[in-house]
Amino acid sequence: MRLFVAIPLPEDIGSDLGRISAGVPGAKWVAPENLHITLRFIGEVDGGAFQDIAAALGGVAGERFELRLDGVGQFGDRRRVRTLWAGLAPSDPLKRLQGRIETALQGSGLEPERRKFHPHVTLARLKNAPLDRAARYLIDHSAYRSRSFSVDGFVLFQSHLASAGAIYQPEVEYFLRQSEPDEAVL
Ligand code: 3AM
Repeated sequence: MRLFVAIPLPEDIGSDLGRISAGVPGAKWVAPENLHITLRFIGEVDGGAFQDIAAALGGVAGERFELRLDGVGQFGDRRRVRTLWAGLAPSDPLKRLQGRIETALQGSGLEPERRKFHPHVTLARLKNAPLDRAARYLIDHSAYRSRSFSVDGFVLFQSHLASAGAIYQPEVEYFLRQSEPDEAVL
């Protein structure tokens, strides 16, 4: 099984992003219902490891928090844009959650993730897209902001690689605690 841990996006934000998922030749746009924030790519594991991973993630505790998508960006180099993404407003609760997930996964026996966490929502993967069109896309959508939304939990997904693109299947959903209401000031 090929696994990853992610936060799915609310439907309305997916739809909004679907409306700006166009205009770059050679771009393979992610379907709105598949848009997500990857917290940890796990990769290929067997059934036994899956059970250990699912159990370890069950021990990740934390409170719900608010997030907002903010701007667009790209992964690539000077010659090639590989990925277009929507960025996230800086969020310490998101970093803390990702850190707790990383710790839990290492506890279940996975090797540490060496790459730095760059939270993003992949919008498109590009093949031979003209650089100027990708650059234009980034300029045209630089002002994109989503509404603020509540992260109530995270999901362990299985990714099936198919010719029409990856299919993401939620395997286990994990919920965060409702945050404590602020104490009333009398
Ligand atoms: O959230 P995004 O779309 O950026 O690119 C894959 C996707 O990231 C990434 O894991 C997410 C769910 O598939 N991914 C796929 N293969 C990977 C690998 N070998 C990988 N990330 C790191 N190493």
